[in-house]
Amino acid sequence: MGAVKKIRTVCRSCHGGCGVIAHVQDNKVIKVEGDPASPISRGTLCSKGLAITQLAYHPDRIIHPMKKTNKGWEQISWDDALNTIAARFQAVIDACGPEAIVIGQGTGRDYESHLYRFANLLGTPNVLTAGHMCYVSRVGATLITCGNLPVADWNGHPRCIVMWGCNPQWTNPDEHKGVDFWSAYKKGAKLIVIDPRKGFLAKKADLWLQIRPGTDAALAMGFMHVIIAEELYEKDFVNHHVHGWDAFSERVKEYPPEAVEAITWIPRDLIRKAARMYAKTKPALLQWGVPTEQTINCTDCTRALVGLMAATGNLDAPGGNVFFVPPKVRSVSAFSCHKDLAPEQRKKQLGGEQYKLASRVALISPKAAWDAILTGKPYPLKAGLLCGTNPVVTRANAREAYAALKKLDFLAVMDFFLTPTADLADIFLPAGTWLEQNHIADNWKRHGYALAREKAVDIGECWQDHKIFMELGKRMGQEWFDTVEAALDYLLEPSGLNWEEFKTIGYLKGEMVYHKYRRKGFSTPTGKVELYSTTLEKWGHDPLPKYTELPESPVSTPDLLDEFPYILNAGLRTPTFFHSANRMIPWLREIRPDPIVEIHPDTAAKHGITAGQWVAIASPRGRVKQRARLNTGIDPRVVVAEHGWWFPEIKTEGHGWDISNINILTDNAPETLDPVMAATNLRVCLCNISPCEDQEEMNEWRN
Ligand SMILES: Nc1nc2c(c(=O)[nH]1)N[C@H]1C(S)=C(S)[C@@H](COP(=O)(O)OP(=O)(O)OC[C@H]3O[C@@H](n4cnc5c(=O)[nH]c(N)nc54)[C@H](O)[C@@H]3O)O[C@H]1N2
Ligand SMILES: Nc1nc2c(c(=O)[nH]1)N[C@H]1C(S)=C(S)[C@@H](COP(=O)(O)OP(=O)(O)OC[C@H]3O[C@@H](n4cnc5c(=O)[nH]c(N)nc54)[C@H](O)[C@@H]3O)O[C@H]1N2
Ligand code: SF4
Ligand SMILES: [Mo]
Repeated sequence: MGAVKKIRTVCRSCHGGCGVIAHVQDNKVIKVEGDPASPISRGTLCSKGLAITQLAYHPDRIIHPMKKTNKGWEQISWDDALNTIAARFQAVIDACGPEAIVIGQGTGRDYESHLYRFANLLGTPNVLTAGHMCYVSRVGATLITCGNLPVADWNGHPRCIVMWGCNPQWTNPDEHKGVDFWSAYKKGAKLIVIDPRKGFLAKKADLWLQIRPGTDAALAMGFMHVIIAEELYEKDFVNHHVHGWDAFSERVKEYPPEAVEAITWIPRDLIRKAARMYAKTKPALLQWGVPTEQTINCTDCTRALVGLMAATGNLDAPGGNVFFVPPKVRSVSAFSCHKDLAPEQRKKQLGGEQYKLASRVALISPKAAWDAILTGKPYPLKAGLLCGTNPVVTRANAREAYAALKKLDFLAVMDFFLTPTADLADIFLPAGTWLEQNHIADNWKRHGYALAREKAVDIGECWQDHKIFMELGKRMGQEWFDTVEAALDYLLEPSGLNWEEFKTIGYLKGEMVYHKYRRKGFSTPTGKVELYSTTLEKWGHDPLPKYTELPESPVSTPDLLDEFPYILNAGLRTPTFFHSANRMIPWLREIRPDPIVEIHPDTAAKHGITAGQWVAIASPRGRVKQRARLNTGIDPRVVVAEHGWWFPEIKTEGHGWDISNINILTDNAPETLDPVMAATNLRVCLCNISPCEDQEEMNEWRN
């Protein structure tokens, strides 16, 4: 056995960022441990990161390119695979134009620079991501409101923390990890938690606001009502740096705590108390989570929350929500060749005319893609390339997603495993995990860091995604770099470093300056925080934030209540799984073997449901099965279910994608989408529950 080499790198089993020391022996990673020198994780790692060796060396992992034949999947060479894709794409381009090809990814995985560059150089404006309702939607709404994404300044000594629909101890989302929250909290910051479920944080909170799922925009306006009525806002900031304060204040009058209590189910005095605590304790930061975006209120809720940060003087202030200064590295967007997409191609973007904010951040909604495939309107999509996404399980109205992807003339998928989505592909390309790539990690985030992810090993014939886009692009006549590392040198050029130098340093950090607006205003059309949005006004939309009742709810569809009396809060994350990933990893699946639906004991009793039983959950769109856990920490009118479930152990095509997949129950009808961002309501619909009739068969299967 050879000597053990230690390679310093960066995890990306979620959105990534944690520093890792990979122990490599004989070209195999034998273990990973946290890197104490990492500014992001300071030595900590979560269960998903620690389990990477079981993922990377999993016996089911596909480590060679494959094509589907009449006899099933067959191993082929990279040349064969890439030439086939290039030829099929070229045929579509010749017949229908490049816009008939959809390029898709899921959540942020550090390859958007290469994916977008490939799509732009191909000439297709149809890039499908999760950004319409996750993170990018926050970026889009903040771009038009205050010019950039305000990020929680955990290390700036916040004295009050508002955890608004975010659960970082489990999810470690976005810029910062749970460890940063924890150290700020331990220093004695007050904690306000806004969450329908009494989790770890709600139990620790000074104030817990148990909100009706999906009504956050109304609560934000309610906070603002208290802050304005009690004159708790920073008058100097508002006078000099807010556009449309008077009109905004008028709108806020529609949201007195009494009215907001009726919408959100939160007692009016608790709303007042929380608003006062946030406004009076300085500095205060507000950490928003993804449930605030996965609704028809996506853009308005984000804008109202920016209003809170601005009015209380916490915007770009230490310990508040700030605009971190990026390091001197080329940005994802600079690499992506957006300017190379011809204006006439850009105009053809599906849904672009209607969903102008989504279009501004260069993405389309899944609904627009599925419609184009299934109805041919406004023009058909014929072929697709999906990288790191499993829409059959993760997008609303999963049956429609499945039907659409099945109907494509040609589909290529880049993944580690044959997922329910990959099962529908013609070509499978084996991607390298983060252990198998050289890359500048976290460069898309807005925390001011760029991190060196150094390749630890090669496994089989897998290629890192960046190389796949690069080599496929070259075959389609696109201009790329000779090697992955040459592209990294280009990204690093402004810093004066090359890849070899950067990886020895480990990370770069931009030098932070607070209160930048005092010198140069905000990057909006008026140079101010636009609580009255001139951009939305120009687009013909309401320039002021408001709450729109959810499209399917006890209020808007009372006629459904007889059949579907409960609110389904769909998408509870668990620490071990990342959306639809990791169900095949023994260490992780052992902790969470089954999909779980949480039900209040009183509600369960009404239906004769006991803990551990299989429950049929039904919505107007379908029915799936999950296992009951009783939880007194949720409202008896709400049922909380996990998303992302399929069963890798079922070896037939589809891998049981329709047994427990909660997105069979969610809706994506146009009238349920956010009007400018096309955000999908993945989180809230009506449902009913009943014990499954086939308990015995289900138990036998699972045990
Ligand atoms: N009902 C409901 N649905 C939801 C949500 C919810 O809360 N409720 N949340 C939504 C959110 S926020 C998001 S972002 C989406 C996520 O949606 P997706 O991104 O589609 O979901 P994942 O399951 O993470 O997608 C994963 C696939 O990528 C593969 N993969 C992982 N890393 C890599 C890599 O580096 N390269 C390649 N090529 N493949 C890789 C994995 O093996 C997996 O098969 O889901 C959404 N779906
Ligand atoms: N382990 C793990 N980590 C993940 C993921 C994963 O699948 N697994 N997914 C990743 C992705 S892509 C994302 S976007 C992030 C998301 O991570 P977060 O932003 O933390 O969001 P969630 O965990 O979806 O929800 C956070 C909290 O909001 C509560 N909540 C649910 N509905 C509502 C609501 O309507 N209003 C309010 N105020 N609260 C609500 C939930 O009970 C939960 O406690 O996590 C990332 N990290
Ligand atoms: S939080 Fe994310 S980056 Fe950190 S160890 Fe876990 S999976 Fe890896
Ligand atoms: Mo997400």
